[in-house]
Amino acid sequence: MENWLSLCVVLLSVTCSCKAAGICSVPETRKSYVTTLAITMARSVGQCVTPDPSVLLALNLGQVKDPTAQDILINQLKKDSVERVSKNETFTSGKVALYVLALRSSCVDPSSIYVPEGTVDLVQLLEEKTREELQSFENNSSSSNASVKTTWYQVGLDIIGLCVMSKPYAITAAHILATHISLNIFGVDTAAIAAMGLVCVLEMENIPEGTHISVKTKLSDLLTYMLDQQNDGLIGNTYSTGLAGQAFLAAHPCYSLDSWDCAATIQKLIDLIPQKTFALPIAAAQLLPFLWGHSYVSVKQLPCLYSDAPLISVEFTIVNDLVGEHFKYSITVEVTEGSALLQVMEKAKELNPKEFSFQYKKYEWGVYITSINQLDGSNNDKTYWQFFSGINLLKQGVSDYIPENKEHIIAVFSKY
Ligand code: B12
Repeated sequence: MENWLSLCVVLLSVTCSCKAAGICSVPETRKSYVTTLAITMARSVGQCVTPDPSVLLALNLGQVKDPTAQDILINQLKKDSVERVSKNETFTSGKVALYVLALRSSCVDPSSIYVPEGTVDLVQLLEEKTREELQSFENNSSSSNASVKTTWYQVGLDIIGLCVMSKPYAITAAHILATHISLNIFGVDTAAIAAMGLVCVLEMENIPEGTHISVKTKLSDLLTYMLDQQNDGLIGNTYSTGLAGQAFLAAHPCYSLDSWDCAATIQKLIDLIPQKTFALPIAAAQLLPFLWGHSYVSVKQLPCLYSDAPLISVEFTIVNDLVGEHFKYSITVEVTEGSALLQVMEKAKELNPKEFSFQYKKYEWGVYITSINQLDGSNNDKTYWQFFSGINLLKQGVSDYIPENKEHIIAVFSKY
């Protein structure tokens, strides 16, 4: 195994890409089973159904596209995440990680989720929650029953999420997981998720030498453990096999190819599909990425415009020469190219909430600004906030108007 490990590290540093394809794949004659499973899973999506991020993730990693289901899920997950945060509802670290992965795989930037009800930075939230998980462990690490806040399974998901979003804290978390997760506390599901997290981190830059060694060693242990759990094509049980398959694809070539009968695993899983073994959407969602030759780590390679989009700077000025105490404030903010004016205003509010806080209402035409800097428009007084780009009146509302680099947006408290 040590030789394979050395080879793996060399290849990881040379290729730096996801190596999912090419080990074994579903035979052409049996692909229809996979497609049917994916279609059935996509049909589980609906406006009144609780959204499952794993389903969106699977659809984005797969070859069966269902734009309607994908759109419904994106909107549900965005709304749900803002709601959970604003209402302080349960949102465990692993769940946040799955939301991050699902939204990132849809090319929605999880660090800037916006819905009319509010905004949330899911990547920052994920980092905070991962820190909580590990602090909880480290505070009791001397005790025999030291544990993370939830489970190592969720910490594994956290590492994948942070790593896919290129957050350096993924490296620290991987180091802690690698040095503390013990062979007797993980099942195959946990080992698979943890292994994917470690593979992802090994491809990151600036990993300290000590971390590199501990992560490589633990990855090797996890792979050996999973390889030992093979039985009649399955790895662990029916429901852990898809995750284990994903981990083996992600970790290829960190183990000897002879040690895993990939074709037997695929054959066994395909045989189980017509028996409705994976009828639950979550069961299908954990399996399908593997059958399509991908893993959760592949999300990092999915191309998205936003991740390459450059930052632009926009000047934003608010002016009241009309009522009460007059004021004029300006701020310059940076947002990614293609952001709506509303995101510029959100950024201004974040940087200077005292002067740039604002409120709005949602209509069919998008967002209508009702107040800025505590100054409300009034139907009785016929006042409102009027928006200009330089001297030109905007023809769109703030949620639709896309400012350009160096543009100067002015909101003037006016009469109509
Ligand atoms: C951690 C875990 C547990 C923990 C959950 C507690 C905790 N604080 O985390 C414990 C050990 C308690 C547990 C128990 C069981 N589990 Co379990 N569990 C998992 C595991 C490894 C990770 C789940 C997770 O954290 N997901 C990520 C988080 C972010 O998502 P979540 O939605 O918040 O996850 C919650 C639910 O998954 C729930 N949960 C966990 N297990 C089960 C099982 C069932 C049937 C249900 C409805 C919910 C549920 O607890 C999670 C944490 O809150 C999964 C593996 C997998 N492949 O998904 C198996 C898994 C979901 N569990 C499974 C099973 C079978 C069980 C048990 C029925 C085992 C048993 N014979 O008693 C029991 C549940 C009994 C009951 N009381 O109803 C199977 C489900 C297979 C299936 N087709 O239904 C899985 C897939 C493992 C496997 N490969 O067989 N589990």
